Amino acid sequence: MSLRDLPKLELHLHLEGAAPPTFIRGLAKEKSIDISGVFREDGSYAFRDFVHFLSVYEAATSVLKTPEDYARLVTAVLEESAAQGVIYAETFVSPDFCGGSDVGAWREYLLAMQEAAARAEARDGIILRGIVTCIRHFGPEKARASALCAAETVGDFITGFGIAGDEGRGALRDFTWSFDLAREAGLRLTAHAGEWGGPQSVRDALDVLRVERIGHGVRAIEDLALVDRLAEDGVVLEVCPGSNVMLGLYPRWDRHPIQRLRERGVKVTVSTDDPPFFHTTMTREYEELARAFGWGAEDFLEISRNALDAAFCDGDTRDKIAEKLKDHPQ
Ligand code: MCF
Ligand code: ZN
Repeated sequence: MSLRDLPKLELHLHLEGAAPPTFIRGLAKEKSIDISGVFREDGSYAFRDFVHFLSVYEAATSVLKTPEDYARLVTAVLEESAAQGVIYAETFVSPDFCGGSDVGAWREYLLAMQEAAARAEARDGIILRGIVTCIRHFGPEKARASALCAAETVGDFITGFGIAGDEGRGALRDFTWSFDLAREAGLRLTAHAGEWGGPQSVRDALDVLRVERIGHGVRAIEDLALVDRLAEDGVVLEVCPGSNVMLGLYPRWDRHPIQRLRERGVKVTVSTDDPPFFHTTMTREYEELARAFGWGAEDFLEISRNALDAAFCDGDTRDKIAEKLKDHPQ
């Protein structure tokens, strides 16, 4: 069995964070924008730690200026995802970067992204959905503007709302207005928590923001009562092991808690987060998990089923993906 060929679902992927460095460098050159500090000499993204990563992410994103740029980005990202066996992906998109939270501009960016995604689906069969994401360190006011953009554009493509960014800044309760609005508009909810914040941040995401999935959530392992709650309530974690190892949350793959969470009954899924930043791909995540924990075809199928059950898509799309999973010989 080739791990690359296994059909995969990815629920946690930041759109700009998936941009190949060559793509960002190319756009910077076209537009004569100097972002040299963003790259190492070998051409990869340069960052020292989590907070520096966030600022490098924003500097790289600064070259993406038009809906057409985002269409090209979606095309590049989905081409790579499809080459890694991904059949369904959800990507975080932010009105802060796409038109500065103006609803009219946001619609234009969205249209361009959706058209590019439709072309990729026609060509490679890969299906993409978008999760509008507010950025925690940009503050609650910007988050409200993002939630309004999300509520205005909920539909076939935009199906979820979430929060990412610096967990060290602000409190989740400052974002309840935005999450309540998004929920009322019919969006499905997820929040980054339990990455740089401890178990209490996961409890807050569940109790205060009332989300159904958790981005990362791995530090729940530090509180077994919380782990049992996640298992009992069927809360799905969007786990990104390579990202956690690269950002220094865990020193090595075999020290990552994904297997312990799973053994205690938590539904986990696997994603890349920001693949070129973390020198990873979905295939590499699978290879490292196979190496660290001995995972094989049955384990990966369980991961895909968890992702399918938790996907923010409609029933017809879910059935279509289920067929593709069934068709593949394990
Ligand atoms: O999951 C990783 C690390 N933890 C938190 N936030 C982010 C991660 N990758 C990107 N982000 C944030 C970052 O602030 O998401 C935003 C970035 O600006 C983009 S969402 C379209
Ligand atoms: Zn993330």
